[in-house]
Amino acid sequence: MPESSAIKKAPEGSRRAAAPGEYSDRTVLIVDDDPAHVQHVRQGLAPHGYRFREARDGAQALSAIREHRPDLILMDVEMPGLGGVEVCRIIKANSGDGGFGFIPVILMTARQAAGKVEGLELGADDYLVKPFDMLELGARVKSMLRLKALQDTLVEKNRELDRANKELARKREELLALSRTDALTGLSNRRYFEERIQEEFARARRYRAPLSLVMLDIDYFKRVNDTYGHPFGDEVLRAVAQVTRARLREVDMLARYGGEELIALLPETSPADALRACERVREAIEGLQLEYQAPDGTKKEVRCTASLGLASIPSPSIQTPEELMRSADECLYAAKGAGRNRVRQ
Ligand code: GH3
Ligand code: MG
Ligand code: MG
Ligand code: MG
Ligand code: MG
Repeated sequence: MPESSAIKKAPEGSRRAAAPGEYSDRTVLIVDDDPAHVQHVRQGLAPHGYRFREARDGAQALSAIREHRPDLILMDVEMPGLGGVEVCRIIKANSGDGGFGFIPVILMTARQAAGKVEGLELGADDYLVKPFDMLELGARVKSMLRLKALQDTLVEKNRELDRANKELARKREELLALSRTDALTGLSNRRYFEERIQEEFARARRYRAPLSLVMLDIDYFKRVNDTYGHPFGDEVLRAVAQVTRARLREVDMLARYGGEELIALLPETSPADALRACERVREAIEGLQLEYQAPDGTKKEVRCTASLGLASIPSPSIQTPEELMRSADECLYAAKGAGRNRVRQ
């Protein structure tokens, strides 16, 4: 039986060993089939101000762990049914992130060396032989709580790091998307287009697949600006971009190439299919009804048209992306020359 003198010494020991209240918010689970021993341990640790939970056997211990998530377990080895060593094995097997996490276990046994090695090998973090000195108990409990606190901090820091990393990855994605986007229209920008045309051109050549390129320029756009102002011109530009995007397929890439010029890359698209796509776009732009509101409040319906130049590979005269673009640009120039609001290929 433990000496009562050890219990009396505890307050003095706690003043020396434990900064007052340092771990006083921690929960200690005491597991023992002997209520007197549980009481004894509680009294010994009382000066530290821990919160206590009790269990009489291994099964109770496991449900108490699930329910109360203790910061430390003081556990008897010899108990009827599930013994301390078994419970310790279960706790350590469930120490993963989805399980109990890390909970230090101090085994308590009446036997000297018998289960000591086994217990420690199974992952018990410390070991006390009954009857034990209350000062030693207090010191070991505190050292285990310190370990647990360090572990908790580590786990929390890791979680923070994970969150920060995810946020960083999200920001990087956002930034990348932003660096490829034209601010006015929301379409891809010229830089990204020039990146993509190299890839698409190479791919089309490798697989001998057709690839079409469209250049689109709004007709008499200067007049729109001159008549209705630059902000309204911007509105027209956005509307043209939107309606063009809507008439193309998901896999077609549409970019704002310059001021009021759009450029589209149509993978796996023959000249005949591309021509049909261009006609659809041209008609949609012609059908746009934009409303201009004058400063005096009067409203006016504004319409616009666009000219389109189309070039495709394979073609004997086109060997590079630059030649493909030049060819489409020449067709656009021809469309303008032929009266505008038309497609040339
Ligand atoms: P066309 O193409 O039919 O020959 O005549 P155009 O009047 O459209 O002539 P051009 O394509 O050479 O001129 C483009 C005009 O578009 C010049 C410029 O003021 C205007 N523009 C270019 N970028 C923007 C823009 O971002 N917003 C607005 N509102 N206007 C722009
Ligand atoms: Mg026992
Ligand atoms: Mg021009
Ligand atoms: Mg123009
Ligand atoms: Mg232009």
